[in-house]
Amino acid sequence: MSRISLIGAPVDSGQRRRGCLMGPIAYRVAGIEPLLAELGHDVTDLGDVALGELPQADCVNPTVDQLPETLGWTHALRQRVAEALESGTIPVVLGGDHSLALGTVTGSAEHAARAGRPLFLLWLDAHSDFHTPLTTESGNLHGTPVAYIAGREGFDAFPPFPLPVPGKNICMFGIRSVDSAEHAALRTTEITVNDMRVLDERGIVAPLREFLDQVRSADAMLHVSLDVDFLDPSIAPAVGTTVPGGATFREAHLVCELLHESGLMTSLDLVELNPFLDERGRTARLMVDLAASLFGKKVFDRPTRSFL
Ligand code: B3U
Ligand code: MN
Ligand code: MN
Repeated sequence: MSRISLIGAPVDSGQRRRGCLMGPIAYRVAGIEPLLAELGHDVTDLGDVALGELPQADCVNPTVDQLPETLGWTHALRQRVAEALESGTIPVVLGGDHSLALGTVTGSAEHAARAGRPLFLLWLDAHSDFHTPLTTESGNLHGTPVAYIAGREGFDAFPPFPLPVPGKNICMFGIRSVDSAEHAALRTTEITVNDMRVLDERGIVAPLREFLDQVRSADAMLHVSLDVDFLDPSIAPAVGTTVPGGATFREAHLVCELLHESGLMTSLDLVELNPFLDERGRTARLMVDLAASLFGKKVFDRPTRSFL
């Protein structure tokens, strides 16, 4: 049994297509709270985080869009996630676009630093989100959180990241869209990039187990950030940036089941759901079902590591 804090984060400032602000409501309508409670968890919905007064900010790169809004969300979410962890719960952040991870992972890092534990990051996404505000071509800050978390330069407008997460603690799955500036920067890091080629060749189980074994042996905290576009658009159409060739229904559930079995996840983001683009709620429902798998929903109990 876990204690779970649901935190609504109607963040829409990290990209230009409107609709992600409806994400938290869609997760609630799809029944995330009762579903997690039925699994035996103690679930509290903390409602939606409000965006406070906007800070003054600008960037030398004029294409950067809605910087003050994203900075405001970063401050607010950092606090809420750190508080939820402090109170002994697992924060589950209902997004909102992926720029919200600038705040949520900062909150996790702050808590990890206070607890004297390392932080690991699992990034489930079609994109590497490794731009800085100086390298982004689109100007969309949802393409930047991993660079911030890893301590890259170029985030002058943002509060310094508490303790940058070393590249060897960061693992990406599902990657199939990387811009050239991100590619060049990623090559200088120790970040594990499991692109679709790796998953096609090795499957999802072996690379995920390798990562989880590292988390376990470091006695670390683990933040999981799940972008809707990790999934193939044929099963998850409600996202602004669909990229063909994503994770299948079964791969996605398997990732979530393995994560649950590991017992290692300490915080979770569900991001980029744009309910305005959905088909009869199917993407919202799938994301909620994946959250249920992450918290223990399964058909049969089986001994851990039964299928290696
Ligand atoms: N790398 C591109 C595309 C992108 C990143 N994240 C999403 N799309 N969702 C960019 O705009 O930075
Ligand atoms: Mn993303
Ligand atoms: Mn993405």
